[in-house]
Amino acid sequence: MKSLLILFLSAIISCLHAQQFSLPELSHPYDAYGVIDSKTMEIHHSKHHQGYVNKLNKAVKAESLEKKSLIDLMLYASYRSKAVRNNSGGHYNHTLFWELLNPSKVKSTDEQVLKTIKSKLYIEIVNEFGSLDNLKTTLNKAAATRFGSGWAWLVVTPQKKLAVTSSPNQDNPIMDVSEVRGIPILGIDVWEHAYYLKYQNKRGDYLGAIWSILDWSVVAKKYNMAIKDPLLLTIEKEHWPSLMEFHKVLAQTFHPAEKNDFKPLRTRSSELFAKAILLKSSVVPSPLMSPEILGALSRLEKQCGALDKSVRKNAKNKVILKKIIAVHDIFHEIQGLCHD
Ligand code: MN3
Repeated sequence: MKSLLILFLSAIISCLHAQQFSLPELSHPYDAYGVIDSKTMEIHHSKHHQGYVNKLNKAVKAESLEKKSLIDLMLYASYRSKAVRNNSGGHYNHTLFWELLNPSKVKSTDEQVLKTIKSKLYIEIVNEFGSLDNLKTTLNKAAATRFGSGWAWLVVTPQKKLAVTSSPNQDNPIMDVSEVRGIPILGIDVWEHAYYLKYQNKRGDYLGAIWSILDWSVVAKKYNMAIKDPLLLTIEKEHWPSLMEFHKVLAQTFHPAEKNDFKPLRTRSSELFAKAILLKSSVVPSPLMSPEILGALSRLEKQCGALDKSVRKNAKNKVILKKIIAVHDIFHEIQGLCHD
């Protein structure tokens, strides 16, 4: 009886924990944003952002990912469905964007705002970009040259440096698909839906105007939080492109072989071996560096070599299955060391 009650209670608790993302409210009414017209703000927030939230909730439910946090959904974007990748990014990116826009921000210059805030951000901006104006120019350039729809970003990298980058669609630098990784502290939406009604196709005019409502005191707060965020360490550990490339080929050869389809493995064993060699000579993310990792990488390369040799000798399916299972085990050992 007691255990039934516990079961019942834990069922209720897990229901309460079920993920349900929701649309954040804006800090100002739609018509208060000045350089962005009321109708654009309204459609952008109540239609576009709401759409990302609705589709994200639907996708997360359909794929039984309710227990994952928004960060977790984005971190492993390359393993997620298109729906989860696009809509988790869509929700996160817009939530950040709204926070940055403040039409009633202090009317002194952005420099003055940053200098009066007790944040290292201004010093870092000058160190990295020379001046705040240079940073704005760099960001505008990243935004203007982003082909099609996407975002321009100022991020804190795992090395706690500032970097400017851009990403397509609703991707962002938290995602493992991003070339430059880090925590975004400033994002500019360069989808046409962000500016079309007032600026039509003139992205440059919109980019010139947006700074008048962009609140640097919020960016400074985001910076102070980001440099202390354990997410930076996670991103650094996870940012190992050669491991991802190896994993891709492994997944495409191992899983069919498990289901008795040996063709992908027989045609791609040398490619898998090549990826293992590249992986072994790649730069191991510094927080992961250990004799265990290096040992496992050597064994992985050796095992892939043995597998490739068997395939070239036209060995029986049973033999090569055994060898790829050993490769798969070593790969998971490495992944396990990554997540410790
Ligand atoms: Mn948008």
